[in-house]
Amino acid sequence: MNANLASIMPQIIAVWCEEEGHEVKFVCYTGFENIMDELPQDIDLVFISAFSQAAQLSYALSNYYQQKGVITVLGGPHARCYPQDSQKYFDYVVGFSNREMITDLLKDVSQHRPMGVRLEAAKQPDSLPGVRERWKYQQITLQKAPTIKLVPMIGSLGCPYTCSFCIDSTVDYQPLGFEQITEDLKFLLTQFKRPRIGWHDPNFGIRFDDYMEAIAAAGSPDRIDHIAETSLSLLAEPHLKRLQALGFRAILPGIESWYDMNNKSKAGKNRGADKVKQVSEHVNLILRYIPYIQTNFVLGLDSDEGEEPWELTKKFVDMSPGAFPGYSLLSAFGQAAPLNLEYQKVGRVLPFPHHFLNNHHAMNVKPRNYTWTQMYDHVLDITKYTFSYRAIARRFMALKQPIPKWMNVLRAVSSEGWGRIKYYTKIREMLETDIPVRRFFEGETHDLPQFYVNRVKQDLGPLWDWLPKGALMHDENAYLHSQADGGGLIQLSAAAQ
Ligand code: B12
Ligand code: SF4
Repeated sequence: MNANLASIMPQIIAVWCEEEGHEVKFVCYTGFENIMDELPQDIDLVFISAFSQAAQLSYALSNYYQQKGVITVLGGPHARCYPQDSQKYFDYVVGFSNREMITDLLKDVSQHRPMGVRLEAAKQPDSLPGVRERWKYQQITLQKAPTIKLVPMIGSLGCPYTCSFCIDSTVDYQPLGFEQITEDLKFLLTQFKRPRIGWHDPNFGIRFDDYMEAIAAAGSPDRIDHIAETSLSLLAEPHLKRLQALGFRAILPGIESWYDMNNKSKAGKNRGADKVKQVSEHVNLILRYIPYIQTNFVLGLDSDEGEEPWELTKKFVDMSPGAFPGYSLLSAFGQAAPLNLEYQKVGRVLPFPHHFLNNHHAMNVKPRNYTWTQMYDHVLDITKYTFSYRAIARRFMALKQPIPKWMNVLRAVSSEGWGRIKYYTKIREMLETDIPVRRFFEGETHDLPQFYVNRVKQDLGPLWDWLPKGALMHDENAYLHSQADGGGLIQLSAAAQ
């Protein structure tokens, strides 16, 4: 699936550079290729887009290119969340961006070392090139997706909700233009017998009727499949009927917690067991219209305390056997959300290397109401419960269509289900037996335990040797410290936005 999870923005940067008259070489690294064979040579400037889990890889790549005299630019989630750390390894670090900013950058590129320059537009762009314009680069990406090919599309940025842990909690909602959606879908119908669209909107369908009309206007609803992340509050029965009619095959709502963030689940004042009952009934209703649902939860939120939240989640697994629960360990992605500042102020953020920050391989916020051993006992228990033979069988029986049925089985027995049980078991064991690990988790030392060093080394392969000195670790409180010095941010003037 990896190529199907690739971002839209690198393709857009490629389009903008080409429109400015540059020759572009585009690579999408999905984790399986020999990256050294893929790297373009003879280039003047490289844009790298990375999530935090690819930060160390991106730092090594930047070093590799800088040694060859190439100017390097970082963009994407890592640049947005950890700009101060990224500045140490790149000539430019880009936050919110737009066509004008990239054009200006291309006109005046120069080396900025040892400290890169930070560029940030005042807000998200008003529009972005559509699928037709970025098709050349989309195709390069999809060549790496052997069977199922998902085309990413986006119709909006930001979100009207304010979930405290989320990067979008402070970004205003804005649609990007509904005519373009219709045009893009029409275009895709000329390229595929059955286009499959993965919507990248942070919260799909806020302007529900406009969206549905834009999709319907492309015609052929029986020929297009859609997958989207959305919230339960948008999934009342009349909406489900429309989604079904327009080919929505999978929906990923965030439930997050049984005690908090009720507005996006339309849970009103319901909390605890009442919320489980309500959400579970809603999820079962959704499954009558949409063949696949993944329900997302955040584990270890401050609102969780004692056994109850975990038992409630188990109850949910029993009451909604057809749903695939997606669990994320509470993570503070640098300056993604204002809440992270609060964690940093009270010293609750741990300096796990970015490489492990993918919601599973490390939890970098000390839980408020659990010790680490209690936390991992619960995480292990809920993961085992969710991916037990019984739960897998019940999930299989609860769904009707073969692809969703088998997809759930595959996900459960792969690195996602059973793989995590193995990983969490190892962490739990080390918490008991490995003193350096325990001390690191308790925040008593910044010395990274060997287990984690070895893992990064193995994952980076030949690029480990290119990882700059000191780039494995970072200042976990950089966001807090940047409040005092402004963080070296250059905000573009209104004219350049
Ligand atoms: C859609 C989405 C997904 C999709 C698509 C992923 C993808 N590759 O884009 C799916 C569902 C697959 C996904 C998966 C994951 N996601 Co996600 N996802 C998002 C979401 C909701 C929107 C991202 C988006 O496309 N926005 C639209 C673009 C236009 O806006 P933007 O990203 O803000 O980009 C602006 C700037 O950053 C800049 N920019 C962006 N890229 C680039 C690149 C260059 C070169 C330049 C110069 C500029 C630039 O320009 C843009 C315009 O201003 C964000 C939350 C959010 N709103 O950012 C989380 C988010 C990016 N995801 C996150 C995470 C953790 C994950 C997972 C690790 C979760 C998991 N365990 O599975 C995986 C990793 C997937 C992967 N490919 O590595 C975190 C990332 C935090 C971090 N620092 O790494 C975020 C921020 C959510 C959060 N927790 O707050 N995700
Ligand atoms: S509803 Fe989703 S996208 Fe919106 S703020 Fe909450 S977590 Fe973020």
